[in-house]
This record gives sequence, structure tokens and C-alpha cells, in this order.
Amino acid sequence: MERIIAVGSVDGVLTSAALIRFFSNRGDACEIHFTQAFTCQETLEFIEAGDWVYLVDLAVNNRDPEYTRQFVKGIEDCGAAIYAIADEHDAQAWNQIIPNMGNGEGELAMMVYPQTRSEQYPSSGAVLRQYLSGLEGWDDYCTRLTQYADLADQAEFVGLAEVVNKAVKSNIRDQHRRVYIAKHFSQSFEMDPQIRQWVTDYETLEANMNEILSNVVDRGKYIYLDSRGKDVDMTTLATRVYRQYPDALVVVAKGQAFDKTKGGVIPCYSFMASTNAPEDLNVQSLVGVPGFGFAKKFNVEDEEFEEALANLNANL
Ligand SMILES: [Mn+2]
Repeated sequence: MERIIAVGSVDGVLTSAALIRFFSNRGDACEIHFTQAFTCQETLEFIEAGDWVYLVDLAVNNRDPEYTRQFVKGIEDCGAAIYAIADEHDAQAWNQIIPNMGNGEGELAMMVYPQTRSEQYPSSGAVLRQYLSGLEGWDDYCTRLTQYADLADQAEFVGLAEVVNKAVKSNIRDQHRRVYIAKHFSQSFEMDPQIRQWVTDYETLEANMNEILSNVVDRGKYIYLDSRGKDVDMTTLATRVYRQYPDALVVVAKGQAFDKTKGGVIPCYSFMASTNAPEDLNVQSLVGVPGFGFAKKFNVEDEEFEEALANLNANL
């Protein structure tokens, strides 16, 4: 089986779509699993003996290269082989994980070799295109898909890159959604009703985010926002807030969060360290009340909020 293991970025989804099409044009069956550089070992359970594995937009886990090394070893232990690494993050890092990879000359004979981002290789799509175009199965449609991947990785979300971005972000944790989107766009540039719905859902999220952002209270070292009861993509919201309020070290959000000990989402206040804050800023110790979370994002229940905010004001 041809098995694609891809990171779920827009680049990853579009490059996978091109690969799915490539296989389908050749009459080969393939399966696809989306993952992240620091969770890819979880995909080992899908890999079967004899599989050809295609890694897409998957970088070496730079915080823990050993994790990636174990992943590669795991693939071999399954009796499978890596046939392509369509990735533009850091070729050197990959060469350290697989020293004999070379460029077609080493012990491994691969189909696609990792590259380091450059004008020639702006995306994983570009890496894939470079190696596969001209081969049986690659067509103009594949080229167009990977050109949208180039745009996405240059933050130009237009055309299909925009559609995939919105559809994926409508529920960023739902990996099955990415499989659906990649398979669909491997055959058609038109949205189907399901994808159109996801795009609409994301547009609702965006409208909520814009409303929340327009009501932010700026307190200098921290800012306060109210997202309670509103569907938002917290990662995107936080990124925008950090950009708009570079002096704020902490973002205080009235919202909800998943409480592991309660096994569900509960209303709470989240105290989040901004990416602009010093490395060692620990919100958990700044707020000094019981709650759940970790040093960079700590959540307290409503009854603890007043005290938590007073402590933040005193300690920040
Ligand atoms: Mn990429």
C-alpha cells in the first residue's frame, strides 16, 4: 500500500491531494493519515509490512530529533520503507536522521528527497513537483494543486489555498476533515456541499473573532477579552491579539476550557502568556490561585477570578 503521512497544514493538505491524484492516475491505491511532527509516532499503528511511506510537509521534530529518529526506525520495524520525504523545512536535519539518504545515490533509493526552503522550494508541494513532474501519473492538475501549496506557505491564501485554509481551520483538531478535503480536491477544484459548510463555519468563527477583538480591554501589561459562549479558534485569536497588543504580556480571556479532571469543557478564565512575554513568565505562579493548565496557559474557575486578577495586577 502507498501510505501518505502528512502534516495538516494547507501545504500538507494540498501536497497530499496532488500525491493522491498521482497515485489514482497510476491506478495505485493509497491511504492517508494526518499528523504533526511531535505526534507522528502515533501513525505507526497504521503502517503495515510492505508499505511504501510518503512523508509530506513533515519536519524533523527540532525540539526532539530523537523522536523523529524513533519514528523512522518504527517504520522500518513495521517492515515498511520510506519512499518520499516531500518536506521543505530543513534538509540538513533530515540528513542527520537518515544519514545514507543522499540524493538517489545512497543506500536508500527514494523518489522524493527533502529540501530546505528556498525560492525553488517554497513548499512541500514544490518539492513534490520537482521530483514527480514528468513521471507517469503527474498531470497539470497536480501542478496546479502544488502551486496553491506554494502560495499557502507564502501566506497568500487565495483561490484553493483560501478554501482549504478555511475548511481546515473550521475545526483545526479534526484530522478526518483534512483527509476528506485532500481526497476531494484531488479530483475537483469545486467545493462540495460539505466543504462549503466548513468554509461557512469558519467564516462564522472569524466574525466571532472580529467581534471579540473589537471589544478587547487594554490594561497595558495585560489585555482582557470576552469569548465566552462564542465558537472561536483560540490559536488564531491569540496570534492576532499578540500582534495587535505587543506590550501585553498576558492575555486574560473569559471563556471556557477543557478540564481534564472534570472530563469536560467548563466556563473559566484563561490566563495566557503572550509570545511577546519573557521566556520564564509563569502565569500559574502570577495568578496564585487553584486552577488547571500549565505555566503558559492557566485556567481558573469563575469564583477564583477576582483574586486571580488582583494577584496578576500585583505581581506582573
Ligand atoms: Mn510547508
